Amino acid sequence: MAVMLSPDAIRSRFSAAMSAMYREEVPLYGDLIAIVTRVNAATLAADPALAARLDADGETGRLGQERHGAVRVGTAHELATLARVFAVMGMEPVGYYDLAAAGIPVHSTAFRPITQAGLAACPFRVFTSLLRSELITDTALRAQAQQILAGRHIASEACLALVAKAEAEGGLVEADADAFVAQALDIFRWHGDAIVDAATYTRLLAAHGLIADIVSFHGPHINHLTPRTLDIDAAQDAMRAAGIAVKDVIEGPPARAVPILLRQTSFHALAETFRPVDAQGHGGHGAPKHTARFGEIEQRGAALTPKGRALYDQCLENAKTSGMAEAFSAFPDDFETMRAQGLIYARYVWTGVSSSDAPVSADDAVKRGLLQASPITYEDFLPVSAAGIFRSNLAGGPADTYKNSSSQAAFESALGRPVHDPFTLYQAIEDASQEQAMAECRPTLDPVTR
Ligand code: OOG
Ligand code: NI
Repeated sequence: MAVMLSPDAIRSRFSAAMSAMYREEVPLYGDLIAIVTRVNAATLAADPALAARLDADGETGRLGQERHGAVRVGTAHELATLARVFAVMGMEPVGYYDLAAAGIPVHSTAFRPITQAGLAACPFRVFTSLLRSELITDTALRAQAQQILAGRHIASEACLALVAKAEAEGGLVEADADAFVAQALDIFRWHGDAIVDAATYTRLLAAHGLIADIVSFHGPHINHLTPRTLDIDAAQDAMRAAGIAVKDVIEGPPARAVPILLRQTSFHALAETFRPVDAQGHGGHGAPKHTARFGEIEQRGAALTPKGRALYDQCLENAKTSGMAEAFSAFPDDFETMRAQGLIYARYVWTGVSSSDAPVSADDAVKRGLLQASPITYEDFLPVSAAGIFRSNLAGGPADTYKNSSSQAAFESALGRPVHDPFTLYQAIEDASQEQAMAECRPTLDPVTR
């Protein structure tokens, strides 16, 4: 019987194929990968403790292939289709992000692997946003946008057939998996041919740059692909030195001894020529340009508990008046304090030392040197940072803020399923590691007393 390829393996192949495609479409992305690879090697060489920790946590292997992408869809049906496509690759929707409060007419989730093993195999994630067309205030334009979106098909028949086969048979054999990767990749390809005329494009752009980007083309072209750096300050300096038009500020928390959550920065979107349906000839002088696709780098730190996240949000709020460094001085910056105060999730491993009296708790075991705790990497996104990234890469349109409140329930009904709560997933990883490490460090007891 033919063997199925694992979802992890399909995701790895897809992630590599996406990276190769984006490198061709946006050559600057290749430069970014080169910079990040160089900075990561230098950081690991200069910090053997970090290198050892990443090794112990199984992160060294994934680092070189680690990246996230971002796409935007126009309708509930398109979102539900992507959910089915990503499910074939072991990617599930995690978290709900409301961008409307920041003036971006979308709400979002992140498709990613959710288990420790899946993340270690390939942590590829895709930030996926759904247009909230009800936020287009011009009702005639809204109706036109909805009509355009209703007529497009983002996935080919062949792609949908392979998705249905994977759903029915519980996976894909290798030849089907390769065909699926090629078909799925096509969904995210850039098409210089628009599906609207020049006047419609201009009206959509005036409503919001994001609306023009979502509605005017054949499908949800990948708009950036972000490698993970171990030192974003050094990588940003290197980007500047290479003459890349990088954003002024790094989004997220300031630089710290124990990095938390996510720090990100991007280079501005390229202006790419495209062809409206009523265009005469191809490209050339005076052809309209679309700005949507850009490059981004990120540094990932520790996942925070709800208590840690509340403190982070408070610090970010305070930073508006007091400045970053001062606001974040309220956030402890050594791992043991953060763990003791319950601000951070921890992964536990047995140190190899055992003791004749069993530890009463994980804390006790850590104090006695039986277990070692380390941070669990944050695998998700930050709404404030995402809004900053969106904003820095959009052309045209007013900087509205939308009063219309967001709704996770509406998003989930479009998606066709609930999103996972990220905190629950981190807690499960902590609990599993703790249970295993505690079992390992307990001395083998006499079977009678056991
Ligand atoms: C997504 C922006 C959000 C991030 O890294 O926070 C994002 C988009 O521009 O479509 O990718
Ligand atoms: Ni991003």
